[in-house]
Amino acid sequence: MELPQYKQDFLRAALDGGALRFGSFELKSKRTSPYFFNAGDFYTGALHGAITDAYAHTIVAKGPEFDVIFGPAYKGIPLAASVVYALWKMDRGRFQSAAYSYDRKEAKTHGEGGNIVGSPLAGKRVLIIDDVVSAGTAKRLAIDTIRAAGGTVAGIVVALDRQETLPEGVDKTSAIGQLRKEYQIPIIAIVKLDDIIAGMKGVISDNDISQIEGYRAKFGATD
Ligand code: OMP
Repeated sequence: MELPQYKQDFLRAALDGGALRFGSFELKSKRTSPYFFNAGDFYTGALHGAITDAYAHTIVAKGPEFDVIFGPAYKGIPLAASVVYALWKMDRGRFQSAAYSYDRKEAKTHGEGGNIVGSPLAGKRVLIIDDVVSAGTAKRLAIDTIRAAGGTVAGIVVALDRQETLPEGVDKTSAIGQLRKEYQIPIIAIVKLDDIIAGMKGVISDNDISQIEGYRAKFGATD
């Protein structure tokens, strides 16, 4: 099946910009992966624009209703700001009052105080934006932060769902699947591993594709 244009554009930008790489990489989980995606590599205007547009399209196409986009420090901060702006440009009526906020890594004790910067979260439906879900640790922290500030978590949007089992998992559930079940929230991704395989056929070498397929056969999750 042909991938939607925004997914193709995103994969092309990630590949050309060096954010999506093929080879051998050690993950946080200690697994050796034949591919790696680094959202921190989208640092030129063109690349940041490409990832911002891809998040915005994903939110419009599949996202839950929300009031605030929350970008956990540090990688989520520029994403939250640029995505809320892109959404407003795409549909000024629908996103007229959409806002963004982020947390500080260390709480401030003077000035305005607190650890949330930007839109207040109390009584708001909050959409978390982040890069990759691996074990899901960073997302749990963000959920706790939002709830402590009086907000409701509307969902999570990430760039990549690696669709792999938890390292300590006893079944074939993914970190994303686990979070969905536990918190009963939608979690959406611009692309998932299946999209990378579909989109990269004929673009990267057959050997790289078969390495990734082998990795998926070994560590792939069922949800
Ligand atoms: P969790 O917060 O535990 O889900 O971890 C997400 C982290 O996985 C990211 O912040 C990266 O350090 C790492 N990561 C990637 O960024 N890209 C990948 O393709 C794979 C990983 C990873 O280590 O699994």
